[in-house]
Amino acid sequence: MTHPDNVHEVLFHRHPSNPILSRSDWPYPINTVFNPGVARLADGTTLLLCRVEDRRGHSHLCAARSRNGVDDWQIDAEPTLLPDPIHYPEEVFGVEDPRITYVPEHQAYYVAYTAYSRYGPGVSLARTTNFVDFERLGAIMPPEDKDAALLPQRIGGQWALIHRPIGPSGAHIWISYSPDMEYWGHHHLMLEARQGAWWDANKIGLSGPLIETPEGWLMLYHGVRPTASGALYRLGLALFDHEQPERCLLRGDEWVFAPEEDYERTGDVNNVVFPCGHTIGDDGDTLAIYYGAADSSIALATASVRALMRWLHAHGHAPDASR
Ligand code: BMA
Repeated sequence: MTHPDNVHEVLFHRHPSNPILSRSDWPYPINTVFNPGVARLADGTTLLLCRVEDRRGHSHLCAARSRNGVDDWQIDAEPTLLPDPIHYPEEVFGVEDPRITYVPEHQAYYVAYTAYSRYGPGVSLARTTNFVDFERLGAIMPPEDKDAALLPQRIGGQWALIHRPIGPSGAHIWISYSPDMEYWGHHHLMLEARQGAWWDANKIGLSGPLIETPEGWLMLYHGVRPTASGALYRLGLALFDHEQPERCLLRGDEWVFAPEEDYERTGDVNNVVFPCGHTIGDDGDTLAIYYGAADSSIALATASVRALMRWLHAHGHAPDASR
């Protein structure tokens, strides 16, 4: 019998009807659907802006809407946001992995997405109020950069974008500031990929947009571990200062969510859980993450934000360069 102390605390609960969306649900022929951006609309509808990959291997975005966020998805009959390489050449190989932030000051949703250019992936930004019409703001970070999301409000008068450039020392999470969402500067390292034999060594990236809590901004991030049979994508937690979000207050050493179920273990890319967004329930505490599973379907898991915070206090520590 397993000793009760030998069991990890279960923070995330997978929905019993996982995966909740896959290729067979789509109204038109596709290869796979995964890594959706998420918004909770004013009427309570959950909107997923799904990454859909076609049989050229290029992605576009397609909206799916559900009243309860679990089933009865109304999926747009045609692609919602197709790449537009004529006007935006950086989108020539597709648009991927959207992260959605509602900005009350503009009463609009901002979608930060990966634009796959001839020179690698970069970050582009678009604005919408209805997920039907999109206004592109163009490429805001050149390759190689991805895993980006905007903060919902200004920090010290500036807009803030989290993103993940790749450099010679690895793939770390940065934050940059802008007065107008067009010109970005004041770049700061936000969270470093660890060095050494860690689950999150060398390559990390933001999952969904930051979660605002009374104690600061809570971040769910992915760590990538290369192994002899391919990469393992797992999720960890970190907390950042509310007024100065580049300041990491706490970071957990262990991952909190990892591929376990068959639909996460096996697919086009094995062993991947990859959320790009979430909703927070009416109780202000229930976090529902919608994640790509093995780059082949979309699954749902829930957690309590308060329980995640308790876990971070118990298991996290302020970042220490010697680790
Ligand atoms: C990352 C991103 C994700 C993808 C993951 C696993 O680099 O491209 O879109 O889910 O790899 O393939």
